[in-house]
Amino acid sequence: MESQQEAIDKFMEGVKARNMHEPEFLQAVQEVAETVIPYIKSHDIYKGKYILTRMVEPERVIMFRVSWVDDAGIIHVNRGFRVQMNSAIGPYKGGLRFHPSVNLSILKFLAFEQVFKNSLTTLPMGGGKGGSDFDPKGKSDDEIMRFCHAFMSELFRHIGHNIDVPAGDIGVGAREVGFLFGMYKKICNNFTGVLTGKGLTWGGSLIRPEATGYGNVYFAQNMLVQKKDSFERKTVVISGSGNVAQYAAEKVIQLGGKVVSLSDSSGTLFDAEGIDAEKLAFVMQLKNVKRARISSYVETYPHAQFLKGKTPWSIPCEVALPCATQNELDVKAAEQLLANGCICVSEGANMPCTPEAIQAFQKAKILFAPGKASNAGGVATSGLEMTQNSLRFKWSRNEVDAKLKEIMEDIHNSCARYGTDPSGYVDYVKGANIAGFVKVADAMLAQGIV
Ligand code: NDP
Ligand code: 2IT
Repeated sequence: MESQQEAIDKFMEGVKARNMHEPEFLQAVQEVAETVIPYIKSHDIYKGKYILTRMVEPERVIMFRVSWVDDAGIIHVNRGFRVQMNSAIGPYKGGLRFHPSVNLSILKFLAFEQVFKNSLTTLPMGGGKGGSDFDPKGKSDDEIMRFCHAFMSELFRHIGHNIDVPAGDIGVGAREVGFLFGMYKKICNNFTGVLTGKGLTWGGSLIRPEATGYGNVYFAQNMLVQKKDSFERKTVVISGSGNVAQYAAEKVIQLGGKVVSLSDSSGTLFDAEGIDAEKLAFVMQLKNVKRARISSYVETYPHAQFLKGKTPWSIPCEVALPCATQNELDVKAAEQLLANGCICVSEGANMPCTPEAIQAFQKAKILFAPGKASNAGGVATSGLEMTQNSLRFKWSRNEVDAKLKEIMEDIHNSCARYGTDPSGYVDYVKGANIAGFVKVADAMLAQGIV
């Protein structure tokens, strides 16, 4: 009889043969295979159904040309994508990323993660992801508008409120969602909830901007509570300084923690005195209105340091929240965090920790939350935005926040249900993968071979 490891290796051989130039996608699949294949092998209903083999093949991949003209009249050509990964439990749902690194491997890993994440939210959403290798840095508002319009002039034919509902991700925030929505509405002559993260006056949900960062902190709080602990007086390092990082910082501060870092791709801001609510308001103005770099913080707060080219992981802390991008925290960084006494790592970004870093955290038995569970608050609140659009209704800030908290607690408990080992240690990676898998797999079984 084939051992579990042999089954995992054989499965991965097949996935590698078909996707050999997609390292990020293979990384995301490997993690799921390691935890889900043993579960499949011990549950007869999934045997011989090739569920995971079907799940790693996107239902549809759309790749298209995006031509646009810059302010100087020069023509540019970018590549646009939408990966429609799995629609077993609802319309495709997931963000759009605009970043020069975007390629099929990155979008397939993100779409694959999204399938499990959306399943964990308990809301009826399938998984998808899209974007472009367009670089928004240094572009004028007009250039961003022309790009977004050009992008949507092709994407519109593949999406719809019951088909596929995109949202933001790296490089796509409220401004971009506005331009994308404007072009969709014009071409389709249809005012509908086809995107989430919309402005509050035209269908957006309260708390959606805050949801990913807040949700990540709520998840970490749920983990800390298991250890009879809390955020109070904890020193917290955060990477990134975009949407997720900013609102993670806001919630940590509200819960009594001390945030000592933020970062971007140029380096790390270290403020040993703590980034308090007033300094965070300054950061939000700097990043979201002036669209400046995080390094300019030290011009206003000269006691802080900018560590050029560095990540935040060497700064002593008790809690680390990686909120920038994939593979930003490697095993060396993990060992440094552990040596400095870190007890909790909760991923705000998608796959920010390398597999070796995760192994180091789990070996040390500290609290570790994988992004597909801990950053699910963003897409969950997108799901709540879709519900409000369908109902033509608007929930209050407190109502949405209460639902977000409840969803994060439910996700935490699902992970604990499937991930607790006999010693009581919770492997949140295993728990998230199995809990996310079961709902999608059962729907696929019920719907037959399609
Ligand atoms: P933003 O574009 O708002 O911010 C991204 C931040 O990450 C910026 O500070 C950016 O710095 C930094 N960053 C991006 N690429 C790199 C890199 N290669 N190296 C170092 N820093 C980098 O994006 P979000 O905050 O929305 O997204 C952050 C992460 O959270 C992503 O992994 C995303 O997939 C994930 N996520 C987002 C959700 C959302 O609702 N927005 C939901 C769930 C997950 P710089 O300006 O220098 O590029
Ligand atoms: O990675 C993610 O979950 C997101 N970027 C948010 C997706 C969404 O549809 O709100």
